[in-house]
Amino acid sequence: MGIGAALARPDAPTVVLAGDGGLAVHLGELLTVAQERPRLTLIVFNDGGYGVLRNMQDRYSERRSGVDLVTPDFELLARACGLPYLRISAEEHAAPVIGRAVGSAGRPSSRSTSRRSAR
Ligand SMILES: Cc1ncc(C[n+]2csc(CCOP(=O)(O)OP(=O)(O)O)c2C)c(N)n1
Repeated sequence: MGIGAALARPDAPTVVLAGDGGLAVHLGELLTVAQERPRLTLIVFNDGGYGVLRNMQDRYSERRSGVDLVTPDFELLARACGLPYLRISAEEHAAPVIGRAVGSAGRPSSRSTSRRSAR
């Protein structure tokens, strides 16, 4: 949905919030971002699995099942897709990092530019 919004309004920055679990089951959309380069910033909340379901299981179940998941190194994943990457590792970094990301979103990376021109 965020990709469509960004492509429909290229003059306005678009920010998408996703969990690491949700992103994992929609990896193809990350590749669409890499291909179409919309003016879009993707913020991934990485809690190592399905946090909503984990919380419910912790509350109502005796044990956890299928909610603590392997997550990729998102910096490597972004690099593999030719996408820029920034990390927020402390609360006070959130505003400057998001500001930087939103300000630069959508500009073609040198890698994707050279790949396009090589075709
Ligand atoms: C297409 C689809 N599949 C499965 C679900 C069930 N589901 C609801 S919440 C959730 C976990 C989401 O995990 P994550 O995106 O990491 O967000 P978090 O809960 O950790 O914030 C899942 C799988 C869903 N809502 N939609």
